[in-house]
Amino acid sequence: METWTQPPVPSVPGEGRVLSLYDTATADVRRTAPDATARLYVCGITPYDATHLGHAATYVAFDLVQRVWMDAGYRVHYVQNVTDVDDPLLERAVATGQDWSDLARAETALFREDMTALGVLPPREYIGAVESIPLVVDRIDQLLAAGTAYRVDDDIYFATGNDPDFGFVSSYDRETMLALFAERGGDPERPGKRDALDPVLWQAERPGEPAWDTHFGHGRPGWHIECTAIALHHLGNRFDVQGGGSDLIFPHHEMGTSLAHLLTDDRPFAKHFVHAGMVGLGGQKMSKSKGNLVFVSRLRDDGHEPMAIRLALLAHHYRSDWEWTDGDLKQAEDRLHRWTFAVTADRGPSAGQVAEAVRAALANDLDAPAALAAVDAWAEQVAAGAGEDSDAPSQLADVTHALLGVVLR
Ligand code: 5CA
Ligand code: ZN
Repeated sequence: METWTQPPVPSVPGEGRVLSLYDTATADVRRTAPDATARLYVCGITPYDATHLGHAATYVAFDLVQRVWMDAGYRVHYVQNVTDVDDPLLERAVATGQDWSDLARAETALFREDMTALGVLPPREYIGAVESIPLVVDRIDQLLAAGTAYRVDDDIYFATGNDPDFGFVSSYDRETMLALFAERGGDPERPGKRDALDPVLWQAERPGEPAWDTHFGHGRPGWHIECTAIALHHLGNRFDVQGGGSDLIFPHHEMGTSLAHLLTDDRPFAKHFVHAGMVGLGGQKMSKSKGNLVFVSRLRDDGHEPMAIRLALLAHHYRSDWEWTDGDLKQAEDRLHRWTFAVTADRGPSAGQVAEAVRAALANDLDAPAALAAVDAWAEQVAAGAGEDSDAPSQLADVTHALLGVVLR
């Protein structure tokens, strides 16, 4: 699948920092330690509706991961998937009378536009579930041969009981797992499963749904195995960061990791499991299924600056859950104006310390609010007429561009 266009990223004088991130699996903040090429996998959208601010917040958070690594001199191999066949997409296509693949194509195209507008750097590889079916089929074969997958009627399930370390990512207790599994697409009640938590790997064809021919039957892949197969193929095991929103901790990243550990007899699947908090609206998580959404494309159509939207997202720490209000955008627009005024001034206090403060904040588990505060303080000094450095304004513009993805003009 086509990714989106890589925009230029200026370099910032001085030294980049080592990025530390909170790891859900170990429940602590630790330094990342990539090889020359850092490897990042972030779970992509299920393209049945437009990008909402919750998605955007998550992708902006992982965009900072890529930017901090680049600033520290690493190349970044970033892979993102698109779940372009799955229950919610097929249900939406039936409800609206569209062809499911047309719906997926159109929403994926809109997502690329939204990401481009928000200055989110593209993944090197942008991979669809449909185009990955051969990878998934090979992995299911491997699991069947190992006795780690089994049939229930014509469907195939993953035997979670075969993994002694099941719970590696979330450490949730069984009751919590059961509740989240039922809530997030699982089928704990299905008769014939070995364990209520076992997720489907391959679903036999249902009337009116797309299906692919394989030697184990006509059907389509389940969700979790998709990301495992794509990540293992494109990044291998023990890659640096597996990312997504906190709603993916269980079951998605738990199942995907368990599958990877059994498939490769190696661990960990990822060195850090990193999760962004949930953005809510009206007291509930913003979600396509609940319909309480603010779309990035809608805000853009209404004439809001994409860089103001980005600043509104950066004003919240990526790990916190927060509620979107119109005030978020208003404050971000004010900040964008103050910053734009400051970087177009003819002089200001020198940029070096601000660059270091922004670097230190982001390297510390992506503390974007602290980074914004450092730029705010500099912009205030410019507004007060302080500083004589005539290079500082354009240098500051490079700092916000390279490290925060905020392009000021
Ligand atoms: N296709 C799967 C991942 S393989 C999926 O979860 N798609 S999604 O479209 O539902 O979500 C895309 C990304 O946005 C995921 O990382 C998800 O965790 C994140 N996300 C969804 N809703 C929110 C929200 N309200 N706030 C923050 N992030 C969210
Ligand atoms: Zn995923």
